[in-house]
Amino acid sequence: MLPHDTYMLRCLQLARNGRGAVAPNPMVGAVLVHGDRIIGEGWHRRFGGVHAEVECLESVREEDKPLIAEATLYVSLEPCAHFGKTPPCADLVIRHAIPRVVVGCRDPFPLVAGKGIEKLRAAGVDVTVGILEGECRALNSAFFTFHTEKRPFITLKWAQSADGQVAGLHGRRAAISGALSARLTHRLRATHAGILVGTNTALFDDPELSTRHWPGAQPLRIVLDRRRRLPVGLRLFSGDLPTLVLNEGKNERHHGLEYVHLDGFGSPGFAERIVQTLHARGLQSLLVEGGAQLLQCFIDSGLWDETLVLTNTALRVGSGIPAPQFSGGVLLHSRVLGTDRADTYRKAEGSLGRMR
Ligand code: AOF
Ligand code: ZN
Repeated sequence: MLPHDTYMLRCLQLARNGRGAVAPNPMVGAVLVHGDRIIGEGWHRRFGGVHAEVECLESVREEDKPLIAEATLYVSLEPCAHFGKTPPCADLVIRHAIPRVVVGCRDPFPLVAGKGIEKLRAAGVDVTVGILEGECRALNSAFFTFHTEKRPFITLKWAQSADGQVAGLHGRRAAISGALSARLTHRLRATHAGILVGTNTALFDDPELSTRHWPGAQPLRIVLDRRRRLPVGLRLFSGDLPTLVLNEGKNERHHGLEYVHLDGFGSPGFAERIVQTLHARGLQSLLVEGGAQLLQCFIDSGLWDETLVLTNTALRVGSGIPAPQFSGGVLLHSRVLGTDRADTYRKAEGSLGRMR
């Protein structure tokens, strides 16, 4: 393995320690190398906390400090150039007279976006960019999708019977997935900033959209309720978890719920409108959990990045509501969870879905 790759892999390993604690910031890891010895390591630990480079430099032992000016800094994301919650990391590198920086990938955040690299080069630092670039971007896929595509990273999820139905006749709820699948779903929820369901799913399934089967953050619950006709007794309207109701009416807060105006219900381009509204609110990742109609609307607009299909291989529903039809997906992995099979697809490169 190339030495650059080895140290960048270590950066990625360190960065992952921040999982679940840094969003909406990216996970970032940094390593300081002198000769063939690592003399400093750090990662971005929590949202609002110091950046990986700061931690890395602070970790250098007293006797190694004179070596900093001869060392190479590896960092999985371009050092920042902006005054955010902390001062620019590029300035820190320059102040420590670090001669070489190896960057995993550029930062798409508009306040940085190449300015960190420029700043370092202008100060005479030797900067190499693009080591394990794909891996570095993939680590923060929601952050990258949000800033480059101007929309949240979108995951679609549904459960279907062996004969491809997501519900019984007239949308009646059919207990399709098992306990292990439920845990997988809750884990998936905890890694998204928001979960969206359509009106019929809210009505027929009365979901709580919580993460009670998995320790993790509670995403924003989002429901479509065009004319605000959904019954107030639904679990989604409990008022104790953050909940957004997208509707044709006005913006207001009511009984712990946030009502947000949205146009274009039922018209072409509706998925785009939903996504634009959520992007404007800073939502970096969205899990769409149904129903079939809403999922199909996202698929037809090309607005998805990953899809999880849970199939109960032991259940046949007969005639009911058929599962969404999708194409353009590449199977990432397939797992067996009791009688369920969990297939994860990633959208193939070059499919639809880019928004301006
Ligand atoms: C780095 N090193 O470890 C991280 C960076 O809100 P702030 O001030 O923490 O800034 C957040 C932005 O800084 C974030 O959007 C991303 O562009 C960059 N994150 N940069 O040099 C780090 N976490
Ligand atoms: Zn920084």
